[in-house]
Amino acid sequence: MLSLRPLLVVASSVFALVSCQTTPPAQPDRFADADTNKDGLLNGTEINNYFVSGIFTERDTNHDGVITKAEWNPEMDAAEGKLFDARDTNKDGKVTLAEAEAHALKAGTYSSVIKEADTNKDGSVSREEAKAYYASKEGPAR
Ligand SMILES: [Ca+2]
Ligand SMILES: [Ca+2]
Ligand SMILES: [Ca+2]
Repeated sequence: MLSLRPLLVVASSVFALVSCQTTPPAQPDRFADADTNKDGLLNGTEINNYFVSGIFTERDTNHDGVITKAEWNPEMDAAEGKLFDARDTNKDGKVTLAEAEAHALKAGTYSSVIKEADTNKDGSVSREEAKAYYASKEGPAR
């Protein structure tokens, strides 16, 4: 086990060299990802689905495309169970991405984000509006 240590040191300095020589990877274009119909604007559904799919992917720990009660919350209580059941519209014990998106859209979970970001109130969020919205938030610019 002791002999592993020098190896790790070598590995990390090689990595440091490599990362110095390569240009940093381009920032992922989150706006383009969210703009699923590619019209250059984010409508309410696109924003809703973007946020929901991010959370969905995080919760779907085994990446099978559905969230079970165990994935939703390992310590499921009655209140959490109700939240889960509200999303599981076909009552098969699993929440699909489509079910989660439809629920958030109906519940208006992200409508305040959309309202806040849509500064010219035309019902959709332009790239400039999205930039300004994120710039107004704490944390690294994204
Ligand atoms: Ca769009
Ligand atoms: Ca899953
Ligand atoms: Ca379901």
